[in-house]
Amino acid sequence: VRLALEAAGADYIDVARGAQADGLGVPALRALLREAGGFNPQFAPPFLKDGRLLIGQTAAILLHLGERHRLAPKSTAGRLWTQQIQLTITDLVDEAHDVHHPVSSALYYEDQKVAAAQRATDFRQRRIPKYVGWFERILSGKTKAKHRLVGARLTYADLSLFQAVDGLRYAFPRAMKRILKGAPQVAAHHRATAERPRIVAYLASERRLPFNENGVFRHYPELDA
Ligand SMILES: N[C@@H](CCC(=O)N[C@@H](CS)C(=O)NCC(=O)O)C(=O)O
Repeated sequence: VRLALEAAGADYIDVARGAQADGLGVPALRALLREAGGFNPQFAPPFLKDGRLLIGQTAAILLHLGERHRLAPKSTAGRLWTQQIQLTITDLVDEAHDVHHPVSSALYYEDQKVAAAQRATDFRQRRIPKYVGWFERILSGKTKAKHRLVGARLTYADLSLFQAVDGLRYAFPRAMKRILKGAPQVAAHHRATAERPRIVAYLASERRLPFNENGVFRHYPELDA
């Protein structure tokens, strides 16, 4: 979500990361989660407030931002294809989460390490290659704008693929080095997206949250190979 806002040059407030003294921070996020009256109840972050709209689920937020900031095609076919790719990336991110929390999100990783190791092997050997192979097919099938998943312009799906590949490289550096060798278009897409001026500026800023072991993409060396 942040990548889309940054790529669009949008004016936004990152509520959860703001200072409590300014009325922001986690308490403000929790208040929005409880928000009633005029807003749809939200299940989990992230969610975006845009005027009278409160939108949850990354894919739905990006559907909105894609339209608002021209980060998606206008045609029905193009919009649906972009959203299909996004939802597949959502599935991939969900599976990346389940590697370190295969039994329950309510348990610590340390309490489910045996199952995590099994899940990690399957994720590295079968699931990442299947997803990355699909992105490689999409990119390889394009005759023009080879560093874009959809059409000639940047879409939110490009930004999400960048984030997914970046996170997977952080979490599974050894496996990803091997997998990306066999997926040159995905590797080139990642480099090209990282070189866009607004993305360069964002990645170098404090607005970019470094990957860490509380997030979705976690680096536990014992889960990589
Ligand atoms: N599919 C959702 C996932 C959202 C999600 O997992 N949010 C996390 C924190 S970033 C959470 O609070 N989950 C609480 C829960 O699932 O109970 C999306 O793409 O936005």
